[in-house]
Amino acid sequence: MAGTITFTIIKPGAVKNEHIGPILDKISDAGFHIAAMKMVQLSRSEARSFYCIHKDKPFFEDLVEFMVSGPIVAAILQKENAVDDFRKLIGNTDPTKAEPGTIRHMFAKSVQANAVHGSDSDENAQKESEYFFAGYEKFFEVKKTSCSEK
Ligand code: DAT
Ligand code: MG
Repeated sequence: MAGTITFTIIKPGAVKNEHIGPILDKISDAGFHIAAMKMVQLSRSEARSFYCIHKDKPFFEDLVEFMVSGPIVAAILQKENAVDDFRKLIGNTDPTKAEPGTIRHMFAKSVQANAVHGSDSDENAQKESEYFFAGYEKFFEVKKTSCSEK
């Protein structure tokens, strides 16, 4: 199934501003199937580990504080070419550089409060999906588990 899923987060600012519905509409209209979804409050240590690739960046601590400032919506999205197509749909990290019609152009308030996360590679889409969802919460493949299997 490589290449057919990406992972997204609707970030706290967008959740607080009642943008969950409009953002999910954009995602569905763009042809993505929602294969798993939940609303959760991240702990600081979870936010730090999710963004650990940025741990040495000057914005890291502020980013962690923002990500724990309220609940988020985490989702696995399914579509051919999911990672690249979703990055196109969300637009540039900096909303002032995002193309009109992209999710970040429409809903982001700043580089930090930029409405959504999107995986940057197939490998990270898998890792991020595994980080947030247990097997029984995912609906994009036939479950392999049964009583007799590990
Ligand atoms: P993206 O979310 O587009 O993949 P990224 O991986 O470079 O961008 O950064 C992760 C998040 O960190 C980004 O969504 C918002 C925050 N961020 C990135 N650059 C920043 C900056 N210069 N100032 C403040 N926050 C920043
Ligand atoms: Mg990134």
